Amino acid sequence: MMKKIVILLFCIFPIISYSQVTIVAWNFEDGDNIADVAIALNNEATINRDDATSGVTIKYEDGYETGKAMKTNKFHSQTEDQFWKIQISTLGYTDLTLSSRQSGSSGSAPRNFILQYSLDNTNWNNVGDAIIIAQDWGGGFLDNVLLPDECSNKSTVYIRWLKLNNVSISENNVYPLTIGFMKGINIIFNSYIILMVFFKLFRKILTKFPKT
Ligand SMILES: [Ca+2]
Repeated sequence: MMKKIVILLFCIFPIISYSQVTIVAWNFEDGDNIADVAIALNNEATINRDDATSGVTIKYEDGYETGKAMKTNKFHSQTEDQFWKIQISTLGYTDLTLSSRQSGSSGSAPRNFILQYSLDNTNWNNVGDAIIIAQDWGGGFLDNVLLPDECSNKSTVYIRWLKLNNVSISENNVYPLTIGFMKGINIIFNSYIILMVFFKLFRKILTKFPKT
């Protein structure tokens, strides 16, 4: 009887312990590019522009609602990939979802982006459809986008918001594209490490009961 009760309790426990955790998030309230909410593995995570673009100016200004935003310029290259990028750890976590907002400062800001991930910082994979940026915070909103399983439980995952082309918000190919805004990247996921620990415990306890 006792063994059946233990089995029942441990069948219920994983359901209630499978909760969401924010592994890394930026709100830019402190005026830098270092993560503002993070698990220990991502304490030093930063968001940066592409290395190919020189002379990028980074500012922290008013963003979505009462929050702050990271603002960068120099999106006018016709040849180089231009993007914001983060490098994070997802070790121990699965079912990653990502939320972010982007906004253009004017009609000449870049309009079309795509979310991508990479495991080697070389080969990139699209996630979802193009992100259409507007001059408000509604157009470029990614709302809990589920990342592929391939991103789960990895020591390093690269994620970037890549400019697709030089079409501006006003729909003209304006050269140069001038300013882009980004704010509020959140990556939320569920942990299965808790379950693995639990199952080890489960087996250990069961060995304490004689077989019926
Ligand atoms: Ca920060």
